[in-house]
This record gives sequence, C-alpha cells and structure tokens, in this order.
Amino acid sequence: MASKFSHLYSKNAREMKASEIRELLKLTERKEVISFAGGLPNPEAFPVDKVREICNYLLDEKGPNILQYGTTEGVTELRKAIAERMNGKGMHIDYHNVLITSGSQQALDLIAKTLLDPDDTVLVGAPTYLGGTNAFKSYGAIMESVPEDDMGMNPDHLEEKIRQLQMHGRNPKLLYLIPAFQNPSGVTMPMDRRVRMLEIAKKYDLIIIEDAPYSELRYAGTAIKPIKTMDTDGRIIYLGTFSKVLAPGFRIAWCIAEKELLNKLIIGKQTTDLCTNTFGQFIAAEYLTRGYIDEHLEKIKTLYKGKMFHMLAAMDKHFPPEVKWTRPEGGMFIWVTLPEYIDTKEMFVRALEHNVAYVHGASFFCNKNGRNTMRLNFTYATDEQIDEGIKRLAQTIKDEIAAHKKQTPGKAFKTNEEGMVLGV
Ligand code: PMP
Ligand code: G9A
Repeated sequence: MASKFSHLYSKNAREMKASEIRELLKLTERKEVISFAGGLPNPEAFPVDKVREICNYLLDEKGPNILQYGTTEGVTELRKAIAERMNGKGMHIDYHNVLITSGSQQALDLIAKTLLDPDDTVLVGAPTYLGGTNAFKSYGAIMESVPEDDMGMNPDHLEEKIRQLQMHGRNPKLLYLIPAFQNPSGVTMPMDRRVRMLEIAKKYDLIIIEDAPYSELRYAGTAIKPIKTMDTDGRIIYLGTFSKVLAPGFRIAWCIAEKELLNKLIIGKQTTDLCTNTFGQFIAAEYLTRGYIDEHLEKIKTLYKGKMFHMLAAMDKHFPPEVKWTRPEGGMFIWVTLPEYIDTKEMFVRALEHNVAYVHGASFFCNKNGRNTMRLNFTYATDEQIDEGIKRLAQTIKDEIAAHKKQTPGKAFKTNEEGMVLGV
C-alpha cells in the first residue's frame, strides 16, 4: 500500500527491501521460540572479563582521548594491528590499505555506493548473503545469480554467465564471494576455484568482494588462503569483522583495498557516519595486540565445533530421510534441502507455532530458487535448545510431508523413467 509520502521517496528508497534476517530477529526475540534463524554468536563466547580489563586500562591510562571523534580511516593502532594480522595470513598490505568500518555491513554499503550505478550488474552466488545483495540492490544494481554447489561458486558457470551477459551488452562490475564457510550454505571454496575466480576477474575486469566474516572459524580440515593473498593488481576488496570473533555489538570491521579505491570508500564513509565507534576501536586494538584474540578463538572454536556436531547428530536422529543437509567444516550455518513440494516460507508459520525458527532459503536467492531450502544457525542456541528445536523442526517437516502425501496419494503401480507402467 502506498504510504502518505511514498511519492516523495527516492528511486533508491523504492528499491530498498527489509532484511528478512533482521525482521525475523524481532519475531524470534520471544522467549519461548528456539531460534536457529539469526547468525548470532553465542553470548557465552563474548570475552566479558577481557573487555572489562581492557576498558579499565584504557580509561585509566589513555583517558578522555579514546572517547573523542576519530579519523574516518580508523584508529591507527587498530589499522596497524589488522594489517599485521592479515599479512600473517599471506597478504601483502600496509595499514594504509585498511579502513575500519561500522561492521562489514557498512563496507558492503560503501562499496555499492562507490562502485554501482543504477542498472549495473553484480554477480552473486545462488544462494548468497542477503545483506550483501540488499546493499547492492539499494543502489539500483541488478543481481545476476551463478549457481553454487558443494564447493561454492562454479567458475565454469560464472564464465558462462559473464559471456551471456556480454552478448546482451552487459559488462558486470562486481563479483561478490564468501569463500570461507559461506553464508548461508556453510560451504568452503577450494584453492583451485579461488585461483580461477581471480583469473576470471582479471579477464573480465571485475572487482571481487571477498567477504570473510567466518574465515577464522574452522573446526575441521585445513585452512585455505584468502583469494586476497594472490591479488597482484588490487582488484580484491577483502572484508573482515570482529562481529564473530569478539562481539557484534562493537560494530567494528575492516575493509582492505588498493589505496586509490580505499580513498573513495573513505570519502563515502565521511558522509555516512564520520568515523567508526572510537572507544570500541581502541578496545579491539588492545584485544589484538595483547594476543587475546588467538586464545579466544581457540575457546570459541571448541564451543562452536561442539554445537555444530551436536546439531548434525540431532538432525541425523530426528530428520526424515527425505531431507538433505550440508556438513560444514566451520562457520555458523547448516544448509538444509527439503523435498521440492515443501515451501519453507509457508512452513515457517507452522514452525513458529511449534516455537522454532529458521531462515527460509529463498531469501538468499536473487533468482527465485531455493523455495524448499532453509538455513540453520548452530552457534546461538544451547545444546538443550538444539535437541528440542531440532525435534520440533523435524516434527514440522514430517507434518508437511504427511500432508503432502495425503493430498497426492502414492501411485498404485510403479513406472519407469519414461512413465511406462512396470510389472504388467
Ligand atoms: N557478510 C556476511 C557474509 C555476514 O554473514 C555478515 C553478518 N552475518 C556480514 C557481512 C555483516 O557483519 P557485520 O556487519 O556484523 O560485520
Ligand atoms: O543480525 C544480523 O543481521 C547479522 C546476522 C546475519 C545473518 O544471520 O546472516
């Protein structure tokens, strides 16, 4: 329904859609609901004592300066500590390549603001993080989906998609990737595909956004280097965040880019929020330089690994055989595929009646696919809630399957692939 002022909205505002994750967060705040919806860290994983210790130190030793406005680029100590940490992972940057942002979400918005004109094309995975695609769409860009499989985006499909677009006079500008423990699928892209992604980006002059909020949350297998470590011509913008490894409430993240491009992002940020929360940046800098992050990572990896296997075991036990799901090596999500006749958006109402929530998969697709999929977060709930929530979800799914079977009774005879009746 058009509102009183809708005729005054900008074109961009007309494109803006509410984030399904953010909206669900309101619904799932009800105490009785067991939520596997939001990608929330477990509160047990917040280093309250270390933060208290650092705060006391900062306020006693550094005084009021840490409460002042800061530069738009970010607190130098933090930028330096991040550059050092990223170089430890194989990058070749200095702190002038680092911009501190108010969450990676802001970086996604700033990148869109800086690079995208209305009707520009962005290549995205099907599925992919809706916070990214919503940011791009809010600047009028058009999403073109490339199918993801159990190794992430398929480079052959990507190249095919680019060729098709070019035949129609469209040259995509941006390629949005989440190579490590993808949101929503939990899938990780192997090295050979990462290499191909960079080759394709060079060949077709694309900028890659390598969005990596979960890269440090590996619970099995061996680490794979970020694509950014192979970037020789500065066409990758790498995004990291403290949201999953310290606390999302700080809203502190980092964006690594080639200096000229970074300068544009900085100018874009000047009109957005002037600077990121300074106090939080000083806390994050201490957290890094004191080495607390590595201790803490070990702790939360143990916690999350336990929860992931707990949820997988509960799913093995309770889910009916018609349901399939991923077995990630890290991150925060399990991706579930139900029989095609189940629409998880419609089923959500029934799930909520059972007081259990998930994010329906279609919201991660820009091509109308994924209606029978859903994303489960395994980090937030307690182990007891995981057991109970998976039981409730299993029951909801079984009810859907039973209702479907009632509507379409099983065939009385068997047919072959061509539909010919067998055994007669
Ligand atoms: N990118 C991805 C892939 C995410 O999953 C998230 C948060 N769930 C973000 C970006 C935003 O993170 P934040 O703004 O908290 O750093
Ligand atoms: O609360 C948010 O919006 C961040 C989490 C994102 C997600 O659930 O993917």
